[in-house]
Amino acid sequence: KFVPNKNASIILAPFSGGQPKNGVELGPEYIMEAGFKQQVEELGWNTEVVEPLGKTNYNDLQSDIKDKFGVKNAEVVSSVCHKIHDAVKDAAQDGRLPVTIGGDHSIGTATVSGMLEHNPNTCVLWIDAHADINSPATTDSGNLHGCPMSFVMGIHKESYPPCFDWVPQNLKPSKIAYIGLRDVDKGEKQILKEYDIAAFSMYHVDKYGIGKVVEMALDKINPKRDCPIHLSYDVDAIDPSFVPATGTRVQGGLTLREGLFIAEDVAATGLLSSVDIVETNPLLGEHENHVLDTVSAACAIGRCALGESLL
Ligand code: 6HN
Ligand code: MN
Ligand code: MN
Ligand code: MN
Repeated sequence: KFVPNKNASIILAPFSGGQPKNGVELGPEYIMEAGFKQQVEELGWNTEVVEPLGKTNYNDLQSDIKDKFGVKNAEVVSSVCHKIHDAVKDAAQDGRLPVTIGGDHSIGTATVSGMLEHNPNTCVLWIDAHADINSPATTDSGNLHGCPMSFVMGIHKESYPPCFDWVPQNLKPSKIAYIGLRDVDKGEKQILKEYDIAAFSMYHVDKYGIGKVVEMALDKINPKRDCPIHLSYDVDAIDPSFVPATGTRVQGGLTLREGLFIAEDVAATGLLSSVDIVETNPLLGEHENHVLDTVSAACAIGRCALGESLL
């Protein structure tokens, strides 16, 4: 008889306050409705669903006004992140692999810091069209989904609203690599240079091929292949022709296969310790197929990371 021997916590993060577009808070609901939990169980995982935000709606509180620090909704983003941080850390301490479903990418602040507290050797693979490494000092938009990477590294920490004081800033710049970049702000480029962060853009994917790029990224942040990997996957890394229902589309992205290969290759290392799947916005599809394609891709990313393609 089939006995699941691996444990995962599917952590729902229906939150949109890190950016201004309605609908991204519906990502978890659509992904779960598509059968994600059963799909993961069929791969041999024991799953539990965790809802750290409970029934409270944190998405009516949005304002599109920047505070004196130059960012929007700081208080609500911080408190939502703190709850998700605790849930991620609790799951990991409990021997369960956290699979966090967003919601916007501001929750990267929560998941990365939670995993770093659980195991300080954790390295981060950030799959995204964007670097999400603005600080309050560099952001133009003021949208906090563009800032999680600076918060977890303490970059420009003097510019942070005090409500983020709880966030441990212990990710080392040598432990994070990007794949899929193609829309990076000027201030972000400066930070990537200054901190010598491993950043593989679509240029590198075309030049070397995705297989080599994943290998190069892991060589940078995990040269001995002995550190746990946190995979933070923004679905907008994949080209909008495959993944249209997302808030900050950028043409010229990963093919669906390249996108899934990244998750498969991380699974193949046996080092995956947690995964985020974020920025699915079912309200941004122009028709039903856009939503179906995006939600299916989000589910597939999760399944691939959890070993679907390993024979
Ligand atoms: N994401 N760099 C832009 C900003 O507003 O700071 C875009 C951020 C996009 C964030 O896709 O998770
Ligand atoms: Mn803590
Ligand atoms: Mn993005
Ligand atoms: Mn992102």
